[in-house]
Amino acid sequence: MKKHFSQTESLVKGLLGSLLLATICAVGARAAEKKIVVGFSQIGAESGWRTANTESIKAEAAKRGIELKFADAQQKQENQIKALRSFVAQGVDVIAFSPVVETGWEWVLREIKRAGIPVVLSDRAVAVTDDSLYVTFIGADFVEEGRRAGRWLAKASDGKAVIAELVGTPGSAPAIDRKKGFTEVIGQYPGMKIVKSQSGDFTRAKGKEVMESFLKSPDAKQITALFAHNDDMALGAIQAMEEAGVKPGKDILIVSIDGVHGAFEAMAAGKLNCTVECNPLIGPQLFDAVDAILAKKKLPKRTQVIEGVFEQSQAAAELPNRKY
Ligand code: GYE
Repeated sequence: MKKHFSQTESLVKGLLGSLLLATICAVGARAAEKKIVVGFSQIGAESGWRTANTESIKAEAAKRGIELKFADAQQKQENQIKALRSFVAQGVDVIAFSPVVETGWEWVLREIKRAGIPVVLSDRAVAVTDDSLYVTFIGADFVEEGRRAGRWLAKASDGKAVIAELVGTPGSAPAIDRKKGFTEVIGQYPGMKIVKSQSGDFTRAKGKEVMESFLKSPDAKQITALFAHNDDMALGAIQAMEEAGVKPGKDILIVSIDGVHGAFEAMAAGKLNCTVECNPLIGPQLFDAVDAILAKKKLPKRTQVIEGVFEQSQAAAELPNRKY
């Protein structure tokens, strides 16, 4: 009996020992494959472009097993600054954000730098004197997009256009740069001039509201073209035109930027004339940059996304290929 007991005793001891060993190994393995944590401060959900951008970032993080702390700033810089500070407090591995406006970031970026957390700028740039405050920028060439819109309109109007402009969020990189590129091109044509210019904050509702007021002004009949800094504002303006008995795409030529699904549908319906593509699907490039930073690899200061220009005649064929 005694012998039997001691046999059981050693069996239990053995079992406990191997259990302990297995637990230690599991904890060790988990520590070794510690999840990468990225804090991302998104501007908001102001447009179809933004929604596609958010989805691309979330999907890519999930695919790579990266823990993403995602904060929506509802288009307010103060909310973004709060989110960035909370990422610092949580000690994330990398911070990425899409800055709503260009200026006013120096302080918070310095705080992040002091905490030793690398920063990636996604989609929009910041205006800072010290460019060591971020590692890299991934996004489009907004000046070139503006030029492309200008070139298209110059060709379509034969260099003669009285233009209304729906500007993006005041102070944002795409609003500043798209205007710059567009005016640079139309400046070469004496017959092209901007007669109205106001912000529609990149939203459909504001685009509609501002277009309504353009159409109510005494010189509304002169307008022959609309340049909208994004598709959503153009889609809102199309609604305003239709309600006012103006034929969008015919009475007023319309060129906008982004290339979202709704723009292709409007082009296929003959209401929008041209969209200049701005690719929001930058999730993969963003997390490639995160991986490279954590592997201590050197990155270029700027990585550009590749984009095209689409006209009405291409809309129907291109629609099924559109991913956003
Ligand atoms: O064009 C617009 C969005 O920053 C490129 O922001 C982005 C712009 C895009 O709201 O639709």
